Amino acid sequence: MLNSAIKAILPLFTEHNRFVLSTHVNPDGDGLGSEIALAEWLQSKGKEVHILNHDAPPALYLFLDPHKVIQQYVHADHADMIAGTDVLVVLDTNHPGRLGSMEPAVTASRAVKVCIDHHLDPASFADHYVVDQEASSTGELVYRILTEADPPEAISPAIARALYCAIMTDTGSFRYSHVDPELHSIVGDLIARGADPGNIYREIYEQWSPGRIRLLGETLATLDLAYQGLLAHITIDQAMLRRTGTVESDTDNFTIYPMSIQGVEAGILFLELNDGVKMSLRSRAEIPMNELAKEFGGGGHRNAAGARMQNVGLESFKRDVLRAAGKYLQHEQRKQ
Ligand SMILES: [Mn+2]
Repeated sequence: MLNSAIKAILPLFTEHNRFVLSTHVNPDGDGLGSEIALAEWLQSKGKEVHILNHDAPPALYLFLDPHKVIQQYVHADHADMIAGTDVLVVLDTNHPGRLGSMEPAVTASRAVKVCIDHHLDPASFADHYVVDQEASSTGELVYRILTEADPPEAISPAIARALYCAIMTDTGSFRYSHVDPELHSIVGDLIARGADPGNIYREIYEQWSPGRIRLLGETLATLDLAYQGLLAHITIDQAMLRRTGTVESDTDNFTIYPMSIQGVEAGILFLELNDGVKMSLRSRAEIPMNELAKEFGGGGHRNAAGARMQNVGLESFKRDVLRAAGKYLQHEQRKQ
């Protein structure tokens, strides 16, 4: 089914000339890497390509975009571009609501819309879907599209680097589910085509500011356990961000710390925002964190989900989430 979905979109890349690519708010390595890879490839075909995102990319990912192709969406400057483009490609999200301020323009555009993604429950807004919930990452899907369209030689070193970054970040450096022999052979091919694993690892994981390390220290001190040690949670409030001079994106991946505790099956990071609260949820095995996220207006994968809520206080939100989490851990509690 995936193959026929891929085949169905290939003619778009030859028939049309103008492309706009976008990904979700707070773009991550998978969204940005996938956009850049697809943009580089389309540009190599002589196409006009723009990448427009609600948020500017975190500084960490700027090395992927030396030609500064990625632009932050400004309605006054870019609404016409979205209205007038031939093809709109939405990557690494399957819901226009996740495009932030771009949602109205994308929804209203008469361009052919393509959604390339690996999350659950796609919304119906696109003309074409290349969606595989079993894929490790959107980067993996973009790799399949490019290699189906062209011989593998079409993957330039810049494309290989962007796709390697997408897959590495979305699989927690090749640790999570959906990492199988086939994915490793894709990754092997990307290395053969110029992705440098040591270099990309350093660019992504060894660029912390001193403030971010201090924020991690303060965050780890908030560690709390619930449900007989099955659930671990950490909390960041606005004062901690201010004290350490950090921002929301500095908290990325902090959920790995509660998840590294022996016996913990689910982990939550609570983050106080200016106007509400965000939570990042992680779990192992069958514990459906996407269901817990849904109760609070969010979503995601079974083992990695999240939600943002406006106009709620940190403490009451935490209380409600921790109470609601219990039923998803019941099966695990019985096993003990
Ligand atoms: Mn992804």
